[in-house]
Amino acid sequence: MAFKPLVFSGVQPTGNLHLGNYLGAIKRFVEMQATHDCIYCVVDLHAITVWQDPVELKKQIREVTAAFLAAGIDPKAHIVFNQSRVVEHAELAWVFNCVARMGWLNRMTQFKEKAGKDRENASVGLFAYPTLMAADILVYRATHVPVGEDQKQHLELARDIAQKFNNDFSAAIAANGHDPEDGFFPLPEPLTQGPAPRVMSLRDGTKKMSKSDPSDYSRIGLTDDADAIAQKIRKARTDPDALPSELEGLKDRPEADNLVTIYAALADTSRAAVLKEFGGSQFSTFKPALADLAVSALSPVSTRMRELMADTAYIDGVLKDGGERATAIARPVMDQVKDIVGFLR
Ligand code: AQP
Repeated sequence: MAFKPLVFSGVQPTGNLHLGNYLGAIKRFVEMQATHDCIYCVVDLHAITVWQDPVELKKQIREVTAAFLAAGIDPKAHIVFNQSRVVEHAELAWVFNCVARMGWLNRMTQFKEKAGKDRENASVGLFAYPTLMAADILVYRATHVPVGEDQKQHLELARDIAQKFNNDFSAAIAANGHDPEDGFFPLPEPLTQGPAPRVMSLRDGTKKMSKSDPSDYSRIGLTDDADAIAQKIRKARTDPDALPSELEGLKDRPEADNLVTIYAALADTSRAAVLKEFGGSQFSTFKPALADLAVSALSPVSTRMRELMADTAYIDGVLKDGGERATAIARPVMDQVKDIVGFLR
C-alpha cells in the first residue's frame, strides 16, 4: 500500500456544539483511535468564513478541544490542535484554489444553503471552504476522514482535487522521486457510517440538527444539563401515532425516525432493536426513556467538558503541543508540493 493509513477530521469552533456533532463525528473519532493514527483539528480558519466575535471565538476553540478530550480523544497518542497554528493548511489551500475549478465549487450544496439568497454578500472564504478542507486532509496525506453525511460532497471534491493535482503534475511528481502510479496525494476515503451519520432537528425532522439553527430547542447541546436535555426531548416535535414495530413503519415519519435513530446511537444498538423494545409505545412512554438515556450518555461528557474548559492553561498546552507535532508532518509535505509545483525554496 502506497499511503500509510491516517485519519484526519475537524470540527468548526462556531459555538453550540450539539448531539449531531457528537454522534455524527466526535464519537466516531474516539472509536477510530483504536485502529488508526488520528489527527483531530479544531478548524478555526473555516469558522471565520462567517463572522465570529473574536472574544467568543477563542472560547469556542477551547470548547471544541474540551469536547474532543471529554469524549475520550487521547491528545498524546494522537494529535489535537487548532488549524490556524499550522500555516501549511492555508498555504496548500492556495495551491488547491489554483487546481480546483469554479464549476466544481459552484455545485457545492453547503455553500448554496449557507449563502442563501444573498450570494453576492457571502465571503470568498465561504465559497472556497472546500479547497481549504481538501488542504486540511491532504497536507497530512491522510487516507480516511470520519464525517457526518452532510460533508460527503466536500470529501468527494477533495478526492477530485487530489486526482487533478496528481494528473496535472505527474511528470514533476515522478521527477521528484514519487511513484507516478500512486501520485503524490492519496484519494481520501469518507467514513460516514458512524453511529448516526445524520441527526435531524428536534423541531423539524427534515432538517439536520445544526449549530446555526436559531432555535435552541432544535438541538441538544453538549453542555446542556439534565433538565435542559429532558425538556428539549419532551418538547421535540412528533406525530400522534404510536411507535411501529418494524422499520418500514418509520417511513414518512421523519421526527419519529430521528428520535429512534438517536436512541439507537446512544444505546449502541440498532434501530430495529429499539423498535422491538418500544414498538406499540406512545411517545409519552418513549420520550422519558430517551431523555434518561441521553442524560446518562451525555452527562459524563458534559461534566468533563466543563472541568476542562475551566483549565484553559491545560487546553492551550494541548493545542500548542498538537500544533507542533502537526507542523512536523505538514511542513515536509508542503516542501515537496513546492518542489513539484516549481517554486524555489
Ligand atoms: N446533524 C448532524 N448529524 C450528523 N453529523 C453532523 N455533523 C454536523 N451536523 C451533524 C458533523 O459534525 C462534524 C463537525 O461539523 P462542523 O462544525 O465542522 O460543520 P457543520 O457540518 O457545518 O456543522 P453544523 O453543526 O451543521 O454547523 P452549522 O450550523 O454552522 O452548519 C462534521 O463531521 C459534520 O458532518
